[in-house]
Amino acid sequence: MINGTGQRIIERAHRLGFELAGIAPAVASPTLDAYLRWIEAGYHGEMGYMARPDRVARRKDLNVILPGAKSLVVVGMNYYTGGVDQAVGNESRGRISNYAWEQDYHDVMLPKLEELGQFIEQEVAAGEVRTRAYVDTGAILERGHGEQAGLGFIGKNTMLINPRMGSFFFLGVAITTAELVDHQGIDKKQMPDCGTCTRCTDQCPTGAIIAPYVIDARRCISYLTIELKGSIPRELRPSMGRWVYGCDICQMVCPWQRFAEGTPQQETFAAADIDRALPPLPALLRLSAGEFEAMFRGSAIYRIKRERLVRNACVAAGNSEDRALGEYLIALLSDESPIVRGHAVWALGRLGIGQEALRKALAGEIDQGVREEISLVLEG
Ligand code: B12
Ligand code: SF4
Ligand code: SF4
Repeated sequence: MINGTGQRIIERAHRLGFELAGIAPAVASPTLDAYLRWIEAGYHGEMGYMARPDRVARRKDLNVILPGAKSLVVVGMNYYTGGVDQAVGNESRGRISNYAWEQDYHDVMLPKLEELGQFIEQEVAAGEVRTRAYVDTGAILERGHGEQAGLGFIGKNTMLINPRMGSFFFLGVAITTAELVDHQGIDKKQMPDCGTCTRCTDQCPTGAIIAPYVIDARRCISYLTIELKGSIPRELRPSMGRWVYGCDICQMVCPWQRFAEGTPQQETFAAADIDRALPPLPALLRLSAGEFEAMFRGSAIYRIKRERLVRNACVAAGNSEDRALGEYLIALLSDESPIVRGHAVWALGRLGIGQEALRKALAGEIDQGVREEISLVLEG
């Protein structure tokens, strides 16, 4: 059972704005073996940090992160903001995942979690207890520990789902040397599961959910638009739709989402206007480095920089069926980034326009990858 101090910490977490809070013993996540198999299969793709031996060691033994670790305080923050008017999305707009519409969640959560860490240190025994706060950054299996702490259950889409809130929430963990659970351990909360539902596995557009509870990140639109640095595999581009940053499909189709509700915290994450959620593609395609800085500083999108965002916008443009975007794509044939040039070529090919411009571009193109993209389009 969670002891009295643990209960006070949970209450404090709620007051700090975390809708979900729970405590788990600081032992390896029950999903550790699944994670090791996942790495072994190479599903992490270019996210080399996921497989680094020192990081793997931390996932196996939390004492490597914090010697003497006894308990984990796992928190969840709702970012559901009520969705957007999908009718607007029928225009030539890209799509940004709900979690990245406004303020970077790391910046919102980490200070609060650090404050919770200070509270833990003062509440238990000043000076004797050490605590470390993580949001996303540490080598911690946040979903597995979140399940242990009673925040929800892991769905076939691999999201941690809360039966009263859905899965549009972020996770954070405070590891502490404080003993917050008595010797009988944690009371396991009764949780539902996915049952026979297969909506997410059926509707993932790129087939990234290769088996229930297993995602091949290399196929996931979230990975392709955010993590992947170079060229997006050509065979996956047509299935990516108009997502330019992240993807919400396997959450949107999940029946548990009907319980998602906005809370006061959502103000931080709600889109100030429709363009933050569904940015017009012309604006993204002609985005300069300076405009990128001004628009996205303070947002999670800032991390991927202009080149990756414009690359993604080219793929979205190719999938938009809007030939009026041709002028912007043709202008990008002389972009300084070969990645952007190559994806602009693909988009023109997919829209079936710009042959003359492509022929001209081929004459002056020196990058081998871009030349190949142009030849593929021109040769039909
Ligand atoms: C790497 C990573 C990614 C990768 C890989 C995702 C993946 N599913 O593996 C990519 C870039 C694709 C990604 C995408 C997204 N991510 Co991400 N990601 C992470 C990160 C940094 C590590 C996750 C990890 O270790 N993956 C490896 C796999 C093997 O582990 P896992 O995801 O925990 O999956 C578990 C299940 O598969 C389970 N399992 C396996 N077999 C079985 C069988 C059964 C029966 C059961 C019950 C469980 C089970 O064991 C695994 C290990 O714990 C975490 C933060 C963190 N430190 O945990 C955020 C995190 C998981 N991501 C998050 C979010 C929000 C997203 C996106 C929604 C963003 C977006 N909108 O684009 C998408 C969702 C895609 C999806 N369906 O997972 C949140 C999830 C919150 C939640 N409620 O679950 C996290 C926790 C970040 C945070 N701090 O809030 N992500
Ligand atoms: S985030 Fe999108 S691409 Fe990734 S698994 Fe979910 S539905 Fe598939
Ligand atoms: S869509 Fe269905 S199978 Fe997928 S996570 Fe939700 S309940 Fe589970």
